[in-house]
Amino acid sequence: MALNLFNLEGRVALVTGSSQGIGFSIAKGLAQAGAHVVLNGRDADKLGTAREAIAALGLTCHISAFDVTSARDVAAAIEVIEEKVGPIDILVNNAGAQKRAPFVDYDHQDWDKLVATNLTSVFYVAQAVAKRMVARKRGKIINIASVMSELGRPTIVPYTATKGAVKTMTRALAAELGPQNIQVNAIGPGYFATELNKALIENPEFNGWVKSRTPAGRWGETDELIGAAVFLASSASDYVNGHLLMVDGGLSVVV
Ligand code: GCO
Repeated sequence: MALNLFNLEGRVALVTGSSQGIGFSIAKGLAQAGAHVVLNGRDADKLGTAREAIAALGLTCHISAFDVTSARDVAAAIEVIEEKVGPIDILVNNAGAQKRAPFVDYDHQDWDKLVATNLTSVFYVAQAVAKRMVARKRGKIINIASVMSELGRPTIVPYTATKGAVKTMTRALAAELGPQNIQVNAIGPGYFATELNKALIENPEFNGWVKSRTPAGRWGETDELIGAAVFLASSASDYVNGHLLMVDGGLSVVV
């Protein structure tokens, strides 16, 4: 039965940056597909609220508050998750940030922070989890890239640089981990109604531009990323590796 290919029952899924926004929607969707989900963020209170929201859907999940930009915190947290919840079958590297400013004025510390959150964290968490997936000869790693992995626009040079690197890191990881039956893929969200984009949505000119520039004629809703995440987390994608699946209403393929 083809739908069984998407069944995640019995699998443990860690989603970084999942107390809100895209990460929360993906975590909720993986739980709805049967996975034992571990929510992550730096703020334990926010994670608690997210866990209650998932519990209100009749689903259970775990929480693990740790800083994805700290190699030491990541290593310790992965150890505990594998001990307490079980072997991690699915990793979604979603944690990310955005800071918009003209390139020539961009603060170097802001650059460092964005690289740490959007790119170094993917390296740290993927490495800590892949070490164990390799031993088990199975795993799914999904990196949250962006339409900005392929496109550029003014005032977001650092974000764009990190998301381009997430795309190519995904391909390199697919090459290296594929022989151990670990599939590494990426999802590229377009313009979604999230906290990270609040300023853009509230700007009538930008809001109008997104709607006219996107064939779907609207912003995406974060739950519209669930299908892609369940697909790439499931047996339905066992022969998909190194792929960047855009979920962008068509924005990245039109002028
Ligand atoms: C921006 C936005 C975009 C998108 C992101 C989604 O400032 O243009 O933050 O970068 O939200 O690309 O993947």
